[in-house]
Amino acid sequence: MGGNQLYRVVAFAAVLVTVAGSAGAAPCGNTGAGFENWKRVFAQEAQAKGVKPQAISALMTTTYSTGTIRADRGQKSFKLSLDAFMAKRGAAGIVAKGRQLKAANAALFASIEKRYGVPPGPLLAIWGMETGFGGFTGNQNTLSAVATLAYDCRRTEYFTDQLYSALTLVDRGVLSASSRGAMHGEVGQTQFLPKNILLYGADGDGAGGVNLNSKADALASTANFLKGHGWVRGAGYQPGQPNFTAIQGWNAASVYEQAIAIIGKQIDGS
Ligand SMILES: [Ca+2]
Repeated sequence: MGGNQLYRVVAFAAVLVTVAGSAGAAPCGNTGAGFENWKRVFAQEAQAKGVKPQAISALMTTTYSTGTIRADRGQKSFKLSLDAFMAKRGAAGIVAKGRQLKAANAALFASIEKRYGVPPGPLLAIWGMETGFGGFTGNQNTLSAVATLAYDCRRTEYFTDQLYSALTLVDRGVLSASSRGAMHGEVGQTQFLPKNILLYGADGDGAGGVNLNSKADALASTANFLKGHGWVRGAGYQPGQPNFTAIQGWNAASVYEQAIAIIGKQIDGS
């Protein structure tokens, strides 16, 4: 190997070290032992990237969530068959309650369909499947959940992105250190992850701002999400039809996607 080549190899290695260093200086871990150290390093990185003091303070209040990790390791229901999944999620009950809520909120659903082109059925299906129509939005501290998963080695990159979104939402007053939701940091009546709140959060109740615990905001945001994933006004949403791909953007599990399409159609009655 000539001296010049050797120099290039060394220089290339130095670049790799630099890139790895800047992308992942805060070391991940699979137990809570390293979390406080990770938090300090991550906070420095976040500060350097322009995250403001209020959000940094909120980050520093987070604690390692063993409940979140347990939930993350134990996701099993998506391995069920479609029929078993539908039964487990109480699909028939979601259809019945969904039809009632469609009638009771006709003006809201009409305004959402006018604005985003999404009919009530899939929105009610998602609302029912995610939280039983707002009945259980979760009691896990949101920032702790997202910080735990950003620190955890399994999906560090994905949840680091979510954590930066969550911190931006704290800066904007949409989330706070006391926000609560589901085990992976999903928030509100249709369980939006922080990045989706940033991208698709919508003011459906006209009160200004985005509050995913508000029924109208959550449903408008969900319609906006589907529109952002290619929803075509007036087109079908069953498997093979144009809007099924937008539903696929909501959840990666095939049984879940099919359940939304089936339940939605039964609610819409079309
Ligand atoms: Ca609002």
